Amino acid sequence: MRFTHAIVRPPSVTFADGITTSGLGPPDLGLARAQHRANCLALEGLGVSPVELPPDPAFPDSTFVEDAAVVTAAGALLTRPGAASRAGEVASMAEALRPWYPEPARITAPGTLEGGDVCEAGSQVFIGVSERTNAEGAAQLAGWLARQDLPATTLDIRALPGLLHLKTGLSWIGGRRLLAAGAIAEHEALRGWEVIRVPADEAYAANCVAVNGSLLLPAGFPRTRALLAGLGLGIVEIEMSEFRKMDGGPSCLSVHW
Ligand code: CIR
Repeated sequence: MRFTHAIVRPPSVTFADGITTSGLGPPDLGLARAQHRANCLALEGLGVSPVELPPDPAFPDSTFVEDAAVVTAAGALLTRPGAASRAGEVASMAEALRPWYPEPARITAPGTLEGGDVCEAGSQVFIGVSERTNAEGAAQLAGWLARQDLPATTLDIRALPGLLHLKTGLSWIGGRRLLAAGAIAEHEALRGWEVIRVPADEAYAANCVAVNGSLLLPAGFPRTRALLAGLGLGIVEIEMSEFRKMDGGPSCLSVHW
């Protein structure tokens, strides 16, 4: 699928009040905004036109737009975030998507789902059951995808250390290849896929975004970069230090289609 559109939202003045377990200290808002801008320019350079929503101080984590919606070749679905402080992010995402997707599907209670737990890998979709996405939410998404002839595989990642979301440790990098960190690389659901393992001390780089033939990869992970370059993949590095402090990776910063 060639991406042309994206929804993004720069971090607001309350960005540092968001949820984090990183222990990396508070983010610098000015630097975060500069990094966000650079990510938008990188998307534009790859042929995607980002629509920028206004920063929303009512929702400190709302810059991580990916968690509020899932867009596939067959349509859009609004999520129901498992983090209570993020539930209100969905209404403005529905508004933002309306020009293209006036009647999106929705995850309904008691299901919860965050977009970070949805890893599209070509025509296959992996869904993570995590602390944010419950089995009911995963089943609702899988049912919606099945109605569009998109097969889905659900992985329970709750016992795997260090994973906020499935995509914290797993990314599709094109074709039949996945990039993975830690124990998830060995998961039986990935059998039949070529799994490229990121070095243990570069686990953060397992979250990257395949966009129109290139990979948006966090800067500062030279061995992962070399592994991917060795596969002949085009790489665009983006500075993510301030988003990492708030547990976010490159994929979190856009909903694209
Ligand atoms: C949160 O904990 O919800 C945010 N601070 C980070 C969300 C990152 N989103 C993602 O990985 N899709």
